[in-house]
Amino acid sequence: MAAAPAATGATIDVSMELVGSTYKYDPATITVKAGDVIKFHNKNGGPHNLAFDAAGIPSGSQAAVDAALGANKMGPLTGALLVEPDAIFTFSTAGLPAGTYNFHCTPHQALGMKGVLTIK
Ligand SMILES: [Cu+2]
Repeated sequence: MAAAPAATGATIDVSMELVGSTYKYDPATITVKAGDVIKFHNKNGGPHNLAFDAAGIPSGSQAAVDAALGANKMGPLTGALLVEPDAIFTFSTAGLPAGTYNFHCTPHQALGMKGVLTIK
């Protein structure tokens, strides 16, 4: 597997949390420039992760997304579960084509834990 390109840009922090009875990413709508890094924080209600569906990402981007999810990913387009409180998953958008990436949390997808990442 090819390594993901090095990040070059800004860092954006996103919380993964349970608020009341709602599992969510905060913010759930993220706009970045390619090269920016997103740090997903396991605040509470975990385990959480970052996952994508092939139908919800730009065509042809799957290999780049898999590389960005890293060697510890659970499977294709499915990032590793963050189990430990305050664990951080760092996702670099370097190497990802511009476009819209719909993402979700594997354990909480059915509960509506999802978001949209736009790469300019
Ligand atoms: Cu979750």
